[in-house]
Amino acid sequence: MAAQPLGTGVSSSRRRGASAAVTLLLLPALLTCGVRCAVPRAKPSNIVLIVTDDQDVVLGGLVSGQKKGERYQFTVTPLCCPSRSSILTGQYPHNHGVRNNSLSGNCSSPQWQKGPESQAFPVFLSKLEYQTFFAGKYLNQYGQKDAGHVGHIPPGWDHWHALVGNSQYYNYSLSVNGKEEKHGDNYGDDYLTDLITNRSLTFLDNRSPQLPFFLLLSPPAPHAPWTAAPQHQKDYADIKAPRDGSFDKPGKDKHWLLRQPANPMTASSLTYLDNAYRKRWQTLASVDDMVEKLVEKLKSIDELNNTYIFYTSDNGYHTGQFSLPIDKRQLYEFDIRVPLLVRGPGIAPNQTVEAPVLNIDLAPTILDICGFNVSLANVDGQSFLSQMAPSLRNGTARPFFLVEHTGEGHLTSDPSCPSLGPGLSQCFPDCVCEDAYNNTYACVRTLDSSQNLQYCEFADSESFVEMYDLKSDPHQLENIVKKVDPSVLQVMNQRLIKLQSCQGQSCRVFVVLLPFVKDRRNTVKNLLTIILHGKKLKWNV
Ligand SMILES: [Ca+2]
Repeated sequence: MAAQPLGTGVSSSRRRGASAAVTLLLLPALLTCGVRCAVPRAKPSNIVLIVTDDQDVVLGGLVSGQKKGERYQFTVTPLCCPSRSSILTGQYPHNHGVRNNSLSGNCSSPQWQKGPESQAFPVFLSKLEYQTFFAGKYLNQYGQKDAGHVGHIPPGWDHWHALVGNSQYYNYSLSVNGKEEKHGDNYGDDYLTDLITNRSLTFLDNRSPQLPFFLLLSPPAPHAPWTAAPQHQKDYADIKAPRDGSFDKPGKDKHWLLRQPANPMTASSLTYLDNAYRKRWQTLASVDDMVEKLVEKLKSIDELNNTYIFYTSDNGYHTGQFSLPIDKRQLYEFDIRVPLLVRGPGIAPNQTVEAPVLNIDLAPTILDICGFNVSLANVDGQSFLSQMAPSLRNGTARPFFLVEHTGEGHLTSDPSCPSLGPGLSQCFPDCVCEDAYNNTYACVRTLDSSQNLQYCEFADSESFVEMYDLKSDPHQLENIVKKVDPSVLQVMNQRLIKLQSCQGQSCRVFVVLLPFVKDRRNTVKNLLTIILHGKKLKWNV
């Protein structure tokens, strides 16, 4: 995801699912702390990070009818466990090593626990004497037998209420500070979104007022199985998935996985995705309740004005785009763009930051707020505190970045879709597959005031390439790879190669080869442009 401060892109909302975000935006961001809040000797600011599961922003998953402004907030990988691992470490997947949601794909694996998890940003918050609290979905394989069972508490956490496995609303187990706690299907006792809310409020009541706190709240909404709270089960009865943009458009010039769905979609697929779309909003209504209660609690304990609240999601989602019924894992805007709203000291209300922000930027931003020297952290991302609160920090946005995904498939054919061969997965409904082994891709995105280009290479037998100019084609309807000047493809390819192997500082230092630029003497030269934190230096080569 990337970040923009939050605000103005929000139009008036007609659904409660939007009110969580709107609540954050409309509350005045007070300036009383000023710079003091970002340095360690004053009482540091508190931080709350809310990470929903699969909440899109492009299709109205944050607010309905987004008509104002563009917001660029990206995950560097559009899948739960790799994205969450990036949020925790501030690293691209090729550096933290989490490829997918399985243990063999490194999700919450012993290797992850020994390595990247031991350096995740909560570890540093704990060393800075933050009181740390976690509740909700952590990583998809968390708590499983081969992932250390419920006894594994990642370092840095003082209060730990983590879901075992993937998102559920009822009938799940938690690790509560290392001990298993089983839950059934009683709304008042077990509904997970509300449980997360209630336990966070209790934590705030019992905290030590002398020390700052950090809360990471990770509700299951709006992930499947889309079980709404009883009071929200009839909400949004007339809502259907939006039919504009790339909805049910054929992916005729795209990777083969985009060419296999039936087009137009079947009636059963349409019914399925409309139902999913509506139920997703219903589950988000309980997240609205969470935000409202949390803000009220922070007010009542006189901490709101010294607390940063971040609201985001691990990945986006699609419902019918390019005739794919429901899922994520694709390189397109609907899957890689996520909500990001922030309020807190030094952030003016109702502003939108146009520069792109990534989910790997959350860790360095939070550490920056806490007064930690971010240059000492082993992160690929960069703080965007300067983007949100220029009065507190100087800094520049990055001109381009990486998105990468490792595709998954089953070894054998799906028994419910016998006509399909092995190597595919997520083949529902109607045997339309959303992932495959060779849905493995890496993209470079160039995004600034002059360009909005996306260039993607697939690791498949075709070495398939997709390229989009999102300034003229915001819905990515036309793959322009066969139209564009080869020199542009070359530049994008070189950027991609560098980013795919970048680590730490090299992910933030950009070398751009601009071939055959004519100087004033009308001779042809290559210009090597190095952009280092926004400072452009040029050499003739
Ligand atoms: Ca997710």
